[in-house]
Amino acid sequence: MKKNISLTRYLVEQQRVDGLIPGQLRLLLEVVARACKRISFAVNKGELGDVMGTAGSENVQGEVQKKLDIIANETLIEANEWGGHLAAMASEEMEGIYVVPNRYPQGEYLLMFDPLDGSSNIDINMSIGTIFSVLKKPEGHPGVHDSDFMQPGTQQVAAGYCIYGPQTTLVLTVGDGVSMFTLDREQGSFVLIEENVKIPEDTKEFAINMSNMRHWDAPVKRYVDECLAGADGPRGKNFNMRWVAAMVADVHRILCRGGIFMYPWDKREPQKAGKLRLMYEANPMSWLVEQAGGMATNGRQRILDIQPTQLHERVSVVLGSKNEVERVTSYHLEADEKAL
Ligand code: AFP
Repeated sequence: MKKNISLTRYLVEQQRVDGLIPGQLRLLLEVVARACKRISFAVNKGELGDVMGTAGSENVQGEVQKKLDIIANETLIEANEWGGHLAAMASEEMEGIYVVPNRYPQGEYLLMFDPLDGSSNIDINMSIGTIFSVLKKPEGHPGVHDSDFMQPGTQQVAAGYCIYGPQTTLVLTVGDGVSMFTLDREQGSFVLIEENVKIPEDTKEFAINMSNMRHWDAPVKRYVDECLAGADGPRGKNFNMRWVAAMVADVHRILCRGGIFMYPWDKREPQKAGKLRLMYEANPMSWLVEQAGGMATNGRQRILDIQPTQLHERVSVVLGSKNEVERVTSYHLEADEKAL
């Protein structure tokens, strides 16, 4: 493996040697990484940098915005709007799409992001992250519209996240496996630490917010009950549980050592398909997980095949080690069949 090379060199090699990514996409990914580096420095300053606490505003989903949510959002927009790689952006923190102003050159890509995932962890010095997904703008019409973003996850041309934890690590796929790069603060660059990341097919670790148990659907309850029964139950083995309350951190653990992550539909807000957002949370994470040999469904269907109809669409999420995700999905399909 080409360990210790910088993200810049890795991307240049992906472009030049392997012909995997076009030059414009390489430059776009470099800019996203640079923005993540800036966000990482802001996160690191914490109380010393006037970045903690709430901003006194709400985002489009009615969630209270933290100062860092807004800082991260602005950092990503400012870094990306002038480079000529993008046509438009969409973010968890903005109601509509952000079209690149016409004083800048227009590019051919669309960038979607959750600028700061896991906001409730900010003030307690726990891991948080940025999630991003890149699509190509459909050709054949001038300008950019919401409908240009309505592409299933299978159409992503790059996806990743940056976790701000004990280390800042950027995890990326362009459809050729998953690579991880840790920020070397002395050099100021992301350095390759892992290539061809693989998620084990089996696991003894599950991640779900157990406080919602009474609101779950029967197939989810069945699966978790069986895990909790441990060696004495039908699974015949003991399970461990983890919940960081930041999808980035939970998915990062799964990419590092396997596991299953679930944020399923539940009865608290039955009209919503789930809590997590399809376009800039579930799709990029699902592609990373699939690229690492794992699986991602909404309990019934592959997430990457879902045709979005709204920018801030929500989705039920089950992802991680293949055999466990298959099991949870089969429990849903069995229940559906019985209900017919
Ligand atoms: P925020 O970034 O809006 O705080 O939400 C993070 C998140 O969407 C996801 O990263 C976590 O898995 C999930 O929320 C945790 O939610 P609960 O607090 O409901 O467990």
